Amino acid sequence: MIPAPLKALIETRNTRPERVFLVGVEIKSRSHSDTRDSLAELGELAATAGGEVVGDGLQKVDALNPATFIGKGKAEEFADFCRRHDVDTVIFDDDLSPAQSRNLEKIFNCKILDRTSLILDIFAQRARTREGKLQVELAQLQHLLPRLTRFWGHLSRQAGGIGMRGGEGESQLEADRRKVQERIDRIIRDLDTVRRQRSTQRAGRQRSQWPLASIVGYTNAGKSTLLNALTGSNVLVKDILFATLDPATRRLRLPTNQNVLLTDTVGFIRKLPHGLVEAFKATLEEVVQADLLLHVVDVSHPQVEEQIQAVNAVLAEIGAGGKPTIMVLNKLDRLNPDGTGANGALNRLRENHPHAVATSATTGEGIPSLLAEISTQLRPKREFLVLRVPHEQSAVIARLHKVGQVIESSYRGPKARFKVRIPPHHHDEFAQFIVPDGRTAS
Ligand SMILES: Nc1nc2c(ncn2[C@@H]2O[C@H](COP(=O)(O)OP(=O)(O)OP(=O)(O)O)[C@@H](O)[C@H]2O)c(=O)[nH]1
Ligand SMILES: [Mg+2]
Repeated sequence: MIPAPLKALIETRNTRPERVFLVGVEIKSRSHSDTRDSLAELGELAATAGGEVVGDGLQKVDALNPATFIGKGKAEEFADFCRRHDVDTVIFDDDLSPAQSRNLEKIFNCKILDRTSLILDIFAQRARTREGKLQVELAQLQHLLPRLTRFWGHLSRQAGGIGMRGGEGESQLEADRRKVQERIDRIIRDLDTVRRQRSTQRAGRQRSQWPLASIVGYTNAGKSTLLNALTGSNVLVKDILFATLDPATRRLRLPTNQNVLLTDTVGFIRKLPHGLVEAFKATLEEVVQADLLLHVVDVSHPQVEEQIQAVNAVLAEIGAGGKPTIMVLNKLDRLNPDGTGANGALNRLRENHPHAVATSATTGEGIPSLLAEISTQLRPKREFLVLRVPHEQSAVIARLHKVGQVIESSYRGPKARFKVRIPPHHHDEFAQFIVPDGRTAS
């Protein structure tokens, strides 16, 4: 039987949305407007997770308090507000240590979450495929493990709600560390199996010899809308953060009759939890393998430049920095006809990215120019080469199979010999092994 206090909690939760209070801190290295923007985004994230933001608070601090993150006096002041406004959950814009969460929970006497657990919660709600679900659960459990002790004896935790959902999440909360660790090991094994199947599919796709392009960008920039506009497909588009979690690949036939495989991917965000980037690395392999990236930007967003930086940082982290990239300046229709709005960002971005294409994925404006630019960028498609590689250079041989398409290989003779197609930006890497006139040599 469900104990009465718990039942009451469940019922309250079902009758109204969870009431949320947000907390940000302004430290020396961060400007006031940065903190404000980040907090506004945290509010959108909370709404995406189904919460109702009833207030927020900022504190300017010289140093973070190791026990309570913000100052103790400030925490009590916020706690008082929360009591008076019936707040269920307090969400901090930065990661809290397990000790800080525990202490804050005592002061506020309600659920305390941080940005990472909130993002993980949204991902848990969105994950559809088996791989996506496993990845999110893994990141959640890894985030949970050091914080596990505080769940003991906290009946209210079991009431669920934001930060407590997903996979086997709720039942895990009562499990001991060893059980969680076992589950983590199990997920890692399962993921390995799922990923092997994925890489087989990808190998099949590469054999089709079509170049690969990936759509990347900040969450809600219009990536899925653009995939639909370019390929006439119908993937989910929604005005919420992280609508897309699992990559979708469609064929794009360019006006030049060339085929391209175009993949829509998960959106990025500032302060994306590192564990999540780790967990999604395999899904993001599509991005790493791509011959070309379309970096979609919402030019109507006031923080467009910070968003571009955040995306570039994640790209660098997954090893896709420096790829040939087309900047797609999207949501053009939201600007004034002279291109103003969003702080004159459009002109500035055009100056910094001379090959950028301005589009509106919803009205179709700029789509023909974008198609033309994709054709131009992919024209020097894949180079056909013959290589001779000394047998002991196994790393080079492995790399060749990873980035190129090996059409024929022979391991006889003093050096291994390969007929390959590789994307031109990998040419230099293999230059020393190229057989001159290999094209015509038998
Ligand atoms: N006005 C306008 N709205 C757009 C444009 N492109 C996309 N949108 C809207 O922006 C919202 C987000 O679009 P999505 O395509 O789902 O964005 P996304 O980048 O795939 O977002 P996530 O998958 O959540 O990361 C939707 O409401 C779209 O209708 C555009 O060019 N102009
Ligand atoms: Mg999307």
